[in-house]
Order: sequence, then structure tokens, then C-alpha cells
Amino acid sequence: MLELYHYEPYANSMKCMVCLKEKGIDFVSRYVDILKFEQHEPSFVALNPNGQVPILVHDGKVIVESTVINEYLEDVFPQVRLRPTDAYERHRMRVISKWNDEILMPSVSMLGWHSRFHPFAKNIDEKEFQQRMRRVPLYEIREKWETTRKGAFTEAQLNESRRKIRWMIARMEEALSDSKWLAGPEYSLADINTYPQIEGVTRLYKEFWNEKNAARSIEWLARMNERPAVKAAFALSRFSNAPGQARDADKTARATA
Ligand SMILES: N[C@@H](CCC(=O)N[C@@H](CS)C(=O)NCC(=O)O)C(=O)O
Repeated sequence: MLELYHYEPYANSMKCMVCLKEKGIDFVSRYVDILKFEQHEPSFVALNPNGQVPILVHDGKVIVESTVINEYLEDVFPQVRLRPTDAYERHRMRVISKWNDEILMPSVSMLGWHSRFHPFAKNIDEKEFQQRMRRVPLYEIREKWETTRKGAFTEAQLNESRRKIRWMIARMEEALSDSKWLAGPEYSLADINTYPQIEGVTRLYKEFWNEKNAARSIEWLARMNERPAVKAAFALSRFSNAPGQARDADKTARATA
């Protein structure tokens, strides 16, 4: 049996949701509500000591880290191939996924926590918030929640995140200058792993997302949004989230305000 523990169809959860849908693999969806801090519940931390989604549980074995989960799915279910056979293109797929994990994802995440999660986190009662923080396993994630609650990401930090997003989009524009997909002529895990963060850029860094800076990336995103696997992943949203729309934090913030 395959179980995917995930949150809404964006960020790291979305990478694995799209991969499973592309491969047409049946899986049990285990929704972990980040805004109820379910990722820090002891029962979930017993599965992933980092207290983060997504994770995959395959016949009782726990597979962690979204990019690694997708490679695992490719190894175990190769029928729908998402990894290039050519060694150079395979290297491209891995390099782009690495840039995504190390550069793009943390940058988009900071902008999202600052603008979307801050209104939610600031409304939590202080005592409840401190209780919740005591259960966060990773020091840096506790810090991130506390900074988010205070609205204390500095303009310098936010600008540095925007610089890194611009850097990544420049790499994408280069990659897409001679092929339709990021790692070469074939659709691959490079596209899947990058998609959720770029979808986030359209909402969180709107002023940069235009024809002048990102013409090829805009066309690539339109191709991604049309994929049945992407649509099927969005259909799992509890908030009718869709490309360009992430309503979960807004709705939860209003409910707790
Ligand atoms: N490197 C991990 C990062 C996972 C991650 O950052 N998960 C976020 C959601 S996208 C999370 O669980 N955040 C809630 C929290 O840390 O409290 C991966 O790629 O799977």
C-alpha cells in the first residue's frame, strides 16, 4: 500500500502529488493540516522526526524528502518514465532539482510565510502558540514560525529571496531556450519538482513575473497547468486552491481572527 502524507497541493507536497498522478499510481491521501500543526503531532513525528510533509509510506517503509520520494517512485514504478535516459539530461534533471531544493524553494517559502502565514500566525493565542512551538522538532523551523508570527523577516532577507528567485528564473529561461522542458526535450522530474515553486512565484513575486523577465517560463508554466496530473493534484485541495490561487491561510486566518 502507498500512503502520501501531504498538505495542500503546493510547495513540497505538490511535487509528490503530481509525480504520483503522472504515473497513474493509486495512493491513499493522508492530509496533514499544517495550519492545525498536525505535522508536529507525536504520531506524525514518529514517522518523520523532522515533523514535515510530504512523506510517503510504502508497505510500511517511510520514504522522506520530496525530491528523493520522486526518485524512489521512479525507481519502483518506472512504467511511466519521468527520468531522462540520456546521462547529460539526467544530470540536468538532478541539478535543476537541487537548485530548486536549495535556492528556489527556501526563497519562495520565505515570501509565502511572510505574506500568507503571518496573518494566520499572529492571531494565535500566545499560550497556545508557545505550546505548539515546544513540539516543533527542528530548531530552524521553530525560528521560522516565531519570525513569521512577529512579521519579522527583514526587507534585506526578503530582497535576498527575490534575488534568488530571479537567478533561478534566469536559469530556466536559458534551459527553455532550446527545449520545451527543463532538462531537455522530455518532460521529467525537473519540471515536476520546479512547478510548485514557480506557481508560487506568480502569486508572491508578481512584479517580476512578466513577459520581459520570464517569457519562456510563462509558456512552460501554461503547459504545466494544462497537464491532467497537475489538475488532478489540485482537485485534492480542501480550499479549491488552483493555479495562481492559494486560499488556505487566508481562510484559516479569518476563522481564527
Ligand atoms: N526538504 C523537505 C522540506 C519539507 C518542507 O519544508 N515541508 C513543509 C511544507 S512545504 C512543512 O512541512 N512545513 C511545516 C512546518 O515545518 O511546520 C522536503 O523537500 O520534503
